[in-house]
Amino acid sequence: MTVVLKLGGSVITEKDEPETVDQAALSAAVSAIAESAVSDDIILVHGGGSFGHHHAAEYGVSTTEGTHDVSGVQTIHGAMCRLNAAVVDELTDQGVPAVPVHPFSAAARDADGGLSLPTAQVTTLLDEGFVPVLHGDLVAHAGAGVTVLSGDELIVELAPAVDSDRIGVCSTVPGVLDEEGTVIDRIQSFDAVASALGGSDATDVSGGMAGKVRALLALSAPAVVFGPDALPAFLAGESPGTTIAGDDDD
Ligand code: IP8
Repeated sequence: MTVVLKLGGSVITEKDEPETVDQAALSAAVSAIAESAVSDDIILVHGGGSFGHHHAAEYGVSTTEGTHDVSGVQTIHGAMCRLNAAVVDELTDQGVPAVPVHPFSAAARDADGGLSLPTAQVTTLLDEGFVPVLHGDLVAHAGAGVTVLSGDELIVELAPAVDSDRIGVCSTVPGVLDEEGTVIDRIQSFDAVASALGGSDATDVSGGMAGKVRALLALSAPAVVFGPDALPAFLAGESPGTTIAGDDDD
């Protein structure tokens, strides 16, 4: 079984405290991962949380708005590398053969925003028994300088490349919520949930839940969005929270 799992940045950091890891939450997530890494191939992606989004907002960088400011690029990418190191360290401490993979070193966007992400490194690492740990990052963007590359975009690229059986997105909420705050069981088209999703979170430069749902609907396999408490259930093969599956999935 090959699993692509994204840990939301807000799950593993204190989102309102710049560059602060939520160590208890990270450790709890990693212990669930450590258990299933014994039998499954896992590719981990984590988001930016308070390491990426504050700096990106400060420099006015998003997935579409770029910068040529070298200190901005170094600050944002440097912060994401520090968070990645904290995640890899915790995985290592709990016995998971985790290795860092920094997308900024490999990916590029063309002038139309099209993303190219080489994946041979990830598939080879997986075949060799490692757990690659990627992260939301920056990306060289033709005509725009450098833009944000969200973890959700990485999942969309990685899931088909590794022929993933299961895609999980561990978020701070227990699933995608409707206007009443109830978890939507299954989403098959963006239009059906557009009004419930509204705009994006003010400090989330990647598009918040609406951007996430759009990206996950583009996958050819179903993706599951759930909260941190449901991570062990997801890794045990259950589908807690919201299953996002476009018409062509299943
Ligand atoms: O939290 C964003 O990644 P995300 C990464 O997965 C940066 O959207 C640099 C803000």
